[in-house]
Amino acid sequence: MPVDFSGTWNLTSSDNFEGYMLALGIDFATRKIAKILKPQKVIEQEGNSFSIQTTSTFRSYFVQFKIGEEFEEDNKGLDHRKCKSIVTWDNDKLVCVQTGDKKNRGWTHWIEGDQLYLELRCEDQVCTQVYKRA
Ligand code: VLP
Repeated sequence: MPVDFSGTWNLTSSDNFEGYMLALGIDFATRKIAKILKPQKVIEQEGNSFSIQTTSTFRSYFVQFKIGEEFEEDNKGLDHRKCKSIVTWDNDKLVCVQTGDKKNRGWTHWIEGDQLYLELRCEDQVCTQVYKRA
């Protein structure tokens, strides 16, 4: 029985988001705004089906997927690069590989206590974010 990520989660800390955004080629002005945002994630998990809605005052992003099924991701409102994404379980971690123009792109979610962790990877950059259950 896997972990249940369902719920509402608010960002409490973010390490090296700047490096991650630079690796994605996000422009200066957008980075300055994005780094002060405190996004909220609403995750719905039903069996193998997930949706993740990330909301902020500036941009929002919605993604849905089924475990082990590759899907096209448009990253609309983020870097806008299309990629082929697949999410799988690594024990109790949810691991996404985003194959496209950027090397080593993807993310991992896991839960520790009442905190949700998100590791965002692009090229040689790793950003670690922590979210607290709302
Ligand atoms: C773009 C890069 C900030 C920065 C400009 C816009 C959406 C896992 C996964 C589900 C992500 C989040 C990626 C963030 C990339 C920022 C707008 C911030 C709010 O989450 O939960 O998509 O990949």
